[in-house]
Amino acid sequence: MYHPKAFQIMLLFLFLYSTNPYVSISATYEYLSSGSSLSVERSDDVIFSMDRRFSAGFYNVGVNAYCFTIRFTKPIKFTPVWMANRDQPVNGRRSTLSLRKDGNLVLTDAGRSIVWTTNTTSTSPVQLRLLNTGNLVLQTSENIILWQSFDFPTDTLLPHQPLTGKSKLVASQSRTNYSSGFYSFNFDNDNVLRLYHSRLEITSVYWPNPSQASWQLGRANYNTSKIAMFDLLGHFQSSDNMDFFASDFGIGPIRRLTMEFDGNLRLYSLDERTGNWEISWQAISDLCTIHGLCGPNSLCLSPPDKIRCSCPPGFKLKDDTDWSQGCEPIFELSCDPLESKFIVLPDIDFDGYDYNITLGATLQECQNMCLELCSCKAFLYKMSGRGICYPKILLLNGYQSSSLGVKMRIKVPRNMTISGGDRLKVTPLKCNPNAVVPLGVVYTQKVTNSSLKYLLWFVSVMGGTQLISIVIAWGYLYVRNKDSSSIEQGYMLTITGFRKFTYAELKKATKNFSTEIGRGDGGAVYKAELMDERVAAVKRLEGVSQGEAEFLAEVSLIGRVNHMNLIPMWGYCVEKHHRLLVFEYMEHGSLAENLSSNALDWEKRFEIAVGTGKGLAYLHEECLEWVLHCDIKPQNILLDKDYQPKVSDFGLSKLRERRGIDGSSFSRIRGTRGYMAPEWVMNQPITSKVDVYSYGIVLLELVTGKRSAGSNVVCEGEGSVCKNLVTWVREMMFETDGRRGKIEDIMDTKIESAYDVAKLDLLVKVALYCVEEDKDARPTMSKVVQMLLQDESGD
Ligand SMILES: *[C@@H]1O[C@H](CO)[C@@H](O)[C@H](O)[C@H]1NC(C)=O
Ligand SMILES: *[C@@H]1O[C@H](CO)[C@@H](O)[C@H](O)[C@H]1NC(C)=O
Ligand SMILES: *[C@@H]1O[C@H](CO)[C@@H](O)[C@H](O)[C@H]1NC(C)=O
Ligand SMILES: *[C@@H]1O[C@H](CO)[C@@H](O)[C@H](O)[C@H]1NC(C)=O
Ligand SMILES: *[C@@H]1O[C@H](CO)[C@@H](O)[C@H](O)[C@H]1NC(C)=O
Ligand SMILES: *[C@@H]1O[C@H](CO)[C@@H](O)[C@H](O)[C@H]1NC(C)=O
Ligand SMILES: *[C@@H]1O[C@H](CO)[C@@H](O)[C@H](O)[C@H]1NC(C)=O
Ligand SMILES: CC(=O)N[C@H]1CO[C@H](CO)[C@@H](O)[C@@H]1O
Repeated sequence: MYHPKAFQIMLLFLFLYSTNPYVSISATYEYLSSGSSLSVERSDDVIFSMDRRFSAGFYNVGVNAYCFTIRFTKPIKFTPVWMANRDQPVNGRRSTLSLRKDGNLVLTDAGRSIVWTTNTTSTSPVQLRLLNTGNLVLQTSENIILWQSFDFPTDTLLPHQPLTGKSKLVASQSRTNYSSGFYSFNFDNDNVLRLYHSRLEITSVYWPNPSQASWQLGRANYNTSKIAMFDLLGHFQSSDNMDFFASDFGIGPIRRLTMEFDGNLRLYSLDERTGNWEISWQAISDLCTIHGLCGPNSLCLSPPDKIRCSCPPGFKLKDDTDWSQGCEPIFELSCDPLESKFIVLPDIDFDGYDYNITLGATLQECQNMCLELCSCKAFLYKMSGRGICYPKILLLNGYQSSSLGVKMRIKVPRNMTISGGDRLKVTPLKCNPNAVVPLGVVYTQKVTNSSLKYLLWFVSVMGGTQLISIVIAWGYLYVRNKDSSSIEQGYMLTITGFRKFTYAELKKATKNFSTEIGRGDGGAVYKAELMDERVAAVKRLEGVSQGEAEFLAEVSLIGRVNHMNLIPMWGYCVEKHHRLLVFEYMEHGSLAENLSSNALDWEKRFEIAVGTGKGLAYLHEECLEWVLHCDIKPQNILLDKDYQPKVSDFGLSKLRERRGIDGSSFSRIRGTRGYMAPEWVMNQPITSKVDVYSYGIVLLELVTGKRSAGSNVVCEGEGSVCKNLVTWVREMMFETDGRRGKIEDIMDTKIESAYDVAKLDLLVKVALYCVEEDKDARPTMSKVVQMLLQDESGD
């Protein structure tokens, strides 16, 4: 049987085998076969790759803690490539990795609990092999790959190992603790590869430069294939146009790309003579731009090669062995404005977490604002233009840079005396192997082979022309930006993200809630123009009475959801009885409004169907928190300026449910008549399939142009019986004599434009599949998307 992946790997294997000088043919060719196992207690229970470069076995990661690990065999320093159970090490006694007769690979802790499994089954015998590529594969006797470690990277990518939309590299906790840490490298929802820091419920992007649009950075967000890898020569390429070469480009050294515990992504080459790993590329050179290295309330100071963290005057290190814990104040602030003063720190900024942004304030006004606001910890005042005031409620991502030209003013008690002036002192770190201590920069620059030299020359010429075009593009942008005098805007851009708004602010932005643009059962929606001139939609929730903390917990969940077919939430407001949500404004309103005009040709309708499906599939399956929508209907599908659909109102059912319980008028039924799945009425369990049903109805509306709001919507001829939309379409498409109906009979007659019969046919087929009475017969949303897209890749 032909299996493309196996074939590729075989080719690669042949390639490695024939070109690599380090391959030594060994007779001890080993693998694990059905019914056998490796034990943690026998140190020689190790599977080797044929060339012995990689080995897989149990490795000690702590006191009586072992992980099943693929590692490089050779370097003296333990270099793991992959771990099965990095977050759940097993005991040193009686733990095993067993390949069961049914084809399942199972890691058992101390002979008791299963900590990890591949969840595979096979009726024919299977083998576990470690390929020369470093890929651990579970394959059947027919060479079908059931499972492979390459599909589930931990923190390292090997040559030809793809990083896809489904995988990500997650750094380990520290140099010595291999469990999942705080930094990751993966494709974002907009198809761009980024580096993230997540800790304490806060996730932020720090690379590539988050204050610039992806196109400005040469990254493409239109290519949805989401695939990246580097080759044996050390050339990395990604579908978002991220592209780099190792500094020692060429065949030869063993390489790995690792997301490291210090937040940098590095490509390493092995120096075979010394056994050391040399850095041959790294993502970030200005290490202070990495978020979270210096923890809260601290400042990152950046001499050329390594970072130092410092506490501002009046603060001390929380843990003097670990900078990432940050600093804590040695004083207590009083809320009384008369009890506080400010100390000035030049060339310092803390990124983000502004309470609000006030344009046209004087320094004195800005200072008073921070004094009167109890939660204000510091403020930044910029003189540019009319004067801008940024009161900070959290001091995170602090850094020093002489190019900033700004002064940060930190609030301290009035009677506090600062010794030693305003100079920043670097607190030396006590030794702790677990602490995040960033690595220095080492670049190898070896060109030993003349044919390689030629290659390198060629590459640098190519790189040079690219560089020139970047410089030209940058110059162009710079000139364009100059005349719109937007150093301020540059700063504003970095303040994007979720934040709290005050009621007064939203009242002003909506011009006293004067422009209503929609109304759902959650409340009315108003158009607003925010301070930074972004146009927003503000939803005023009715009857939600949770306290701030509870409300914030639910709302920030919605705020974290980030997908191009889901409406982005920019912030919220909770004040007294007011509960408001702030979303991006959608130019073309809702699908419901646009369905009746003939602006939506068949192509747009199909795109809307696919996009909506993708958004829902993400909600159901990709989000960490499982969110049901429960109220899919054309009113809740909004269209942006390019008619791309964005699903709105998701997650709100949770807020409303809370209200129901509090108000003791809890009604189980949610949703809108005409779109509700039969389970609601029949008192069956509510699963994600209720959304699939409603989605199916929306598809039928897209095709027929008829509304499903009431129950009986289609009345044919005079005096004939009226039917609901689903029954009518079913009957039209499958007429009783067995002859299949034609799409033309149900199609929206308002549209005269050309259409693709096959696509429309597919849409109807999928729609009818989604509105099956039996919820188990309906497909999942990801299956729906797959079905709709199958057609595209087929032609
Ligand atoms: C690694 O860090 C995690 C989280 O801090 C901790 O739970 C775990 O015990 C550590 N593992 C080892 C082997 O020290
Ligand atoms: C196997 O299934 C379990 C439970 O369904 C899941 O938690 C685990 O991640 C799966 N393992 C793999 C390797 O897919
Ligand atoms: C998207 O990226 C893949 C992989 O890099 C490439 O093969 C494909 O041609 C790209 N598609 C477009 C439309 O650029
Ligand atoms: C920011 O908040 C302060 C304190 O609540 C308030 O006085 C000020 O008017 C707000 N600025 C804006 C632009 O809403
Ligand atoms: C500053 O004042 C606070 C209360 O007003 C007092 O508790 C504290 O001891 C004073 N600190 C100094 C250094 O005088
Ligand atoms: C350079 O590489 C080429 C092909 O890879 C090889 O034929 C040649 O012998 C090498 N030269 C040296 C000096 O190693
Ligand atoms: C805003 O609207 C409310 C109620 O509609 C009204 O009482 C109030 O006077 C209005 N405020 C302004 C500033 O127009
Ligand atoms: C093309 C078209 O008809 N678009 C309309 C969609 O609905 C919004 C809101 O009603 C209108 O503003 C658009 O003109």
